Amino acid sequence: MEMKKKLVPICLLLLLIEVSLVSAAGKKVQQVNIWPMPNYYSNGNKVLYLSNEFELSTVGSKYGDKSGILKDGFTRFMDVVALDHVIEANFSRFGQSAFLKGINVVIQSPNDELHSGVDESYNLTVPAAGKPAYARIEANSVYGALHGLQTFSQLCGFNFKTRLIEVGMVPWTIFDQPRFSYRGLLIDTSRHYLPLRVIKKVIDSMTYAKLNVLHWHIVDSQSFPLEIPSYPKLWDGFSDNAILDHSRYAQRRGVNVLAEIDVPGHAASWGNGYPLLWPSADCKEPLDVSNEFTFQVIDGILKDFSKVFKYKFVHLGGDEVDTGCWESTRRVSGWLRTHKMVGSQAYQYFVLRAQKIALSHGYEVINWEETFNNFGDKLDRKTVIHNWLGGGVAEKVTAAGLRCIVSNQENWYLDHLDTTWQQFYMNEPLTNITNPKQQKLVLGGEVCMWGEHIDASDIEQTIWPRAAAAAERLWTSFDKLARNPRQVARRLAHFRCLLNQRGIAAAPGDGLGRIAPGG
Ligand code: CP6
Repeated sequence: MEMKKKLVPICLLLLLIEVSLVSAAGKKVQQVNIWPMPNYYSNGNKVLYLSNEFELSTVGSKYGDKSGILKDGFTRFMDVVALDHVIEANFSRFGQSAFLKGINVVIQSPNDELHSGVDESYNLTVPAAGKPAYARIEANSVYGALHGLQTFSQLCGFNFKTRLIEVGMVPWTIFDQPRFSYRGLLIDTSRHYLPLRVIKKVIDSMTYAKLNVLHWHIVDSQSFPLEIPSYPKLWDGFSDNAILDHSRYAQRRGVNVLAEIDVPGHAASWGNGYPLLWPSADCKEPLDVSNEFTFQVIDGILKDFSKVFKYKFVHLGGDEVDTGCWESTRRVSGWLRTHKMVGSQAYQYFVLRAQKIALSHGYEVINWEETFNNFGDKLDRKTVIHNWLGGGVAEKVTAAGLRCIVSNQENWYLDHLDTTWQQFYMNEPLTNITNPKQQKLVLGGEVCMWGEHIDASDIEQTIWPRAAAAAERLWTSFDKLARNPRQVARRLAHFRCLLNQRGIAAAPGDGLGRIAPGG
């Protein structure tokens, strides 16, 4: 930790020197430091300054912004661009043509519902000279416009010589859209509690890298930190109101919250309040498959979820189920015999029944890959399979006509500290999938920050910068991605500094080496 603290200022200094070089020697060949890389850009070599009254204009927009999503996005933009700098410039030193007066955001859709697959594309233009002038974002949805503001924020920097915020390398033309609609990050609040303010900061940092799904592994065997009004004895931790607030916070930033209950295998904590959910004192997980009460509780939880978690999907887990524990529990084994099932069949019965309950509450279901590996042909056809065990799963899942999310543990598990950012970068979700129909079934991917060995004290530096490497893989079109991670090391180092500037404790390296400065 000490090392990291010292490195932050050094890194910031380098960043600022780089920025000042841009303005001092406008003709130099400059590095484009946008992360993730947009799908098309062209730029020049001039500089404009943000006016001291830099403003949001919505002239020509069909989006009314009743909810203030765009206005708040603009305020956050100004916050991260201005940061703590003291702007002392004598504005009258410059002619009108040196300034950008504001940004004109033109949105086509009047609607601000954040649904899965919402149009996230945007065009961003910054002119070469002002009169004064406006930058311009065109987007189909407000969420595309938010991405445009994120990109624009990365073009801005504080210039210590002029003491102004400048936009370098103008004019800019950028066309951008995501390669995958699902770009996720898993957090785990069962193994270690994470205060909501920490989760909110994680959400902020996700938006900087254009990640758009927070997979919240809320409960597991170790704890149940979530209020369920229908079953009040289950919980201790996040209140229902706090969850609603949190859910809105994410949504207003274009981040979907994917809530998970990992059943039946990771749920021992449920029995602390309702011991009937345990098969026996020696078998506390999986949940008791033989008891109707188990399914009533799942129904109550999902009913309560549907009021606060508005994403189309819910995650029902289904991994690592110890079915032998059912077979060796007397009461449950009797039930199995009566129903002519062995443990593995009861596992299938459980997962399918939980799926039906989720569907009845309007959700589509995501399940961990073991459900597919064991009884893929029996799953509801709308099921999305979440890979974690290894490579090659997306290929099989999509060949069977189901959708898939990629999180193979050898490349995209953040809790594996020895996985390098280069491995994160090079993990390709469509490996060996050439059929376009199958390719469309890969919704995207997710990096996983399991909570056994991290907590609020080190979650940020364990997520970042490696999650950013995956974020570019998921955002940028395949032909624009670097073939070799060495080609992007400097740009990633720059993005890490940007995170530090914005108060996110992105680490200077990973288990096997530093990324900054300079790769
Ligand atoms: N918890 C739950 C976990 C893991 C899984 N499910 C896990 C397994 C192996 C590794 C990391 C995490 N901690 N509920 C598997 C999806 Cl290496």
